[in-house]
Amino acid sequence: MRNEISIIGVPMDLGQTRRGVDMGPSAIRYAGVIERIEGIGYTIYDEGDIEIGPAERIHNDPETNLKNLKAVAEGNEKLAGTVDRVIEEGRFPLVLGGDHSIAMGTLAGVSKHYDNLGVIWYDAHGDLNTGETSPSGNIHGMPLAASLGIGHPTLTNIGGYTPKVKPENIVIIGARSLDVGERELIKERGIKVYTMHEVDRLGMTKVMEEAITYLKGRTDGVHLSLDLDGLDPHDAPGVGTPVIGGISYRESHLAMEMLAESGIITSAEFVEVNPILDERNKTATVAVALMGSLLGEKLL
Ligand code: HAR
Ligand code: MN
Ligand code: MN
Ligand code: MN
Repeated sequence: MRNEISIIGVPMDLGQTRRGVDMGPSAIRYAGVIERIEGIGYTIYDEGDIEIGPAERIHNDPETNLKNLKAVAEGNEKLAGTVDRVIEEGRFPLVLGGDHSIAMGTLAGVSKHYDNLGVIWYDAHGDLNTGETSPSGNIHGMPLAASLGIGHPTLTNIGGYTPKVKPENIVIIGARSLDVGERELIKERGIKVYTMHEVDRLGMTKVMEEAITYLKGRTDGVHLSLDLDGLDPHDAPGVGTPVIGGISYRESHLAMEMLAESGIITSAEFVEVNPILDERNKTATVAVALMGSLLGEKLL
């Protein structure tokens, strides 16, 4: 892992309809992210927050079924530029969301630096919808599809190129809420998915061993996109779309430690922290603890 880390806040809440997730970056900062990571021995550069423009007045275009398309795309273009620069400068980008639509910008900034970028999508959801398949029109349910080059060109072309990732370089972990179109896409493209069934059946140790071995053999860098709703709402209540039966804090902590040991992770983002829906900043605190584990924090 590089020993310099850039923290990039993205106060984006336009990829869905519950306000408050734009305060995620400040909640995570307040939970002590900088002190925590400095404590491990890294040098931190706080890049501040990306500026997110206001939503359009007609925010749901029935033609495309994409809410706030323009504002979401513009915010992601800015994020892509910052992530690109940070990697250029030799630092590890740690992106703080914000709703999950920001993964399009992060991946646009990251992927150009790798021939074969891998992605771990830690999430209750697949985020594989397009305007055509989405039940909600919320773009935070679409970033993985867009990064595969599937969906509206304004989204697939963020950063000026497409696609950002190949289907065989993706591993989804924690899925338990998949729409019909997402299931079809997973089968059609052969995306590797560890649903909660596999997490229960194999245990997190085996899931992570398999995921790491799989990605190690085929990628030259791996981005971790961690949606806090991948965790069980008991451990991460401050999210906009909670789904019961999720990954525990302990399992997640173990998963992060195994990723730290593997040395495969080259960028990361933690998204969907919504302090308005949270209990005493618990979800931001959990996010910071997981960042510590991911970045190699040791008890002894
Ligand atoms: N699949 C649903 C949709 O597309 C719900 C998406 C849920 N949102 C997230 N993303 N938090 O993981 O509308
Ligand atoms: Mn998500
Ligand atoms: Mn989710
Ligand atoms: Mn441990």
